[in-house]
Amino acid sequence: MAAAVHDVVGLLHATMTIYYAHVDRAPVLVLGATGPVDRNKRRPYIDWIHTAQVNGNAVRDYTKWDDQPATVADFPASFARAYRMATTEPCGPVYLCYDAGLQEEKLARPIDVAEVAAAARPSAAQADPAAITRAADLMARAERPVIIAEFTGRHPDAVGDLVALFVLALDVGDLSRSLNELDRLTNEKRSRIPAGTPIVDIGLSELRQSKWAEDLGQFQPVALSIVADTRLAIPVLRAAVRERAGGRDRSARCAELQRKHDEIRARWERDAREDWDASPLTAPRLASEIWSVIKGEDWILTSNTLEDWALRLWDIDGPRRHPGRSFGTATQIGTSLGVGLAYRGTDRLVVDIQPDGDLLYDPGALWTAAHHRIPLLVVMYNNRAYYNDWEHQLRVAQHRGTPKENARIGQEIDDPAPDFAMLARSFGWHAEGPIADPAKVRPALERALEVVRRERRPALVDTIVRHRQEKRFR
Ligand SMILES: Cc1ncc(C[n+]2csc(CCOP(=O)(O)OP(=O)(O)O)c2C)c(N)n1
Ligand SMILES: [Mg+2]
Repeated sequence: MAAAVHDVVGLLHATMTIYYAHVDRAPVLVLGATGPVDRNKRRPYIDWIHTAQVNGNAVRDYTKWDDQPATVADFPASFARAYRMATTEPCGPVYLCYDAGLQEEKLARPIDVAEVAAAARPSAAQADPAAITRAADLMARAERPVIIAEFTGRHPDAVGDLVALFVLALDVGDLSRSLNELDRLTNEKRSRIPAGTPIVDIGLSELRQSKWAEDLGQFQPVALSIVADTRLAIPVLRAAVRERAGGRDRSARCAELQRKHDEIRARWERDAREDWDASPLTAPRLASEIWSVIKGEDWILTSNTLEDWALRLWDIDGPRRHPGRSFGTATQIGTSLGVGLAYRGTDRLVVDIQPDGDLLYDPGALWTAAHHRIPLLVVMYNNRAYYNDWEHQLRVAQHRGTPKENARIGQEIDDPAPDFAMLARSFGWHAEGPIADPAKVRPALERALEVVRRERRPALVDTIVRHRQEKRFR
């Protein structure tokens, strides 16, 4: 992905997005500019405040590389290097800055890019064979397998090779968080796995060279750490484990796991019916209504998962259905626009479950979607609050013994409640709502889907969802 940002100001504005591209290992070529470095070429005022030595400083701590080539003839090699850096796993953002003085310069002769464009790209990194052997030995003996796979889904071809054995952490960004849960009342960490369980992690985490925030999370001791691209390592490991486990009868174990899965699914279905007719809607009711409308489509869910009820109640039949939950805490409308753009011109239906506060951060995204005919079905997860922080204030009040009624201050998005449907219509969308009556949701979703399908126009349904129930552990 490439993004153009307007010299110093565009770059500063984009810093948070670039930071999240780093956290999420997204290969983004950020292309920017500075005013003329040559003072003789600068216009008064604006070129002086929009020229920095050097722009890259603003994002250097969380980009894989930045560069400001000094001549036009140097642009191709700089660009090729940036492209390689950004797209080699672990991927990440790269910033390139083009001096406006150079951009305006008349070229003495054409610049040839053929050789640079034809240059080879690096292949993926494979694991140390001895480490694979050790991991396979451990796995073949394992009793209770758990696999934590985070960035592995980026290469869906590798996902089919996942085999469940003991604790195998595949390219996980924050392993400690995956293996432990936090008691939000006491702030105590509790392990999700029995003590002494061998952990093998395979991935590229530490190659990301986080120079600023330690976004890898707390250091997690493991039995074996294998540096490799999971795309290559998983199939090899799978073959090695098969060799060792051949002939073992696993039917009883499979049946037991199947029974447990069925039980969990049945419980989710039951729990989802609780307060089914409540108004505002419960999250599982909204998830069910959306599912009933889209299940016949070739759908993609962009980011928000409706308190995970979409993951529980929808049939997620492959890694392509959902690129991931939160993408740092980048705006979900922004992420959804990117996913929508990626699938524009295909028959896929891109669905964004859109929190209200998040949309207020970037309502202009709605215009961009309409202008560029990015077909998106947006269903609002509108709790009329920056509820994440409201929840937090409730916990703080609990701790401090201060009034819980004050938790809403600064977090409630009401009085007046924004009219998101009117906002979307003003940008050329089809939009309906706000809808707090669950019975009215499905017909509105059906009409919206019809518009997306028939007119290739984005559509929004503003649905009002009740506040999340407090969860003690996360
Ligand atoms: C730029 C920025 N400011 C503040 C936060 C802290 N924050 C995290 S979630 C959130 C509330 C978002 O509200 P909404 O999108 O409506 O989601 P809800 O929690 O209500 O489901 C805030 C303020 C943040 N992540 N980023
Ligand atoms: Mg909200």
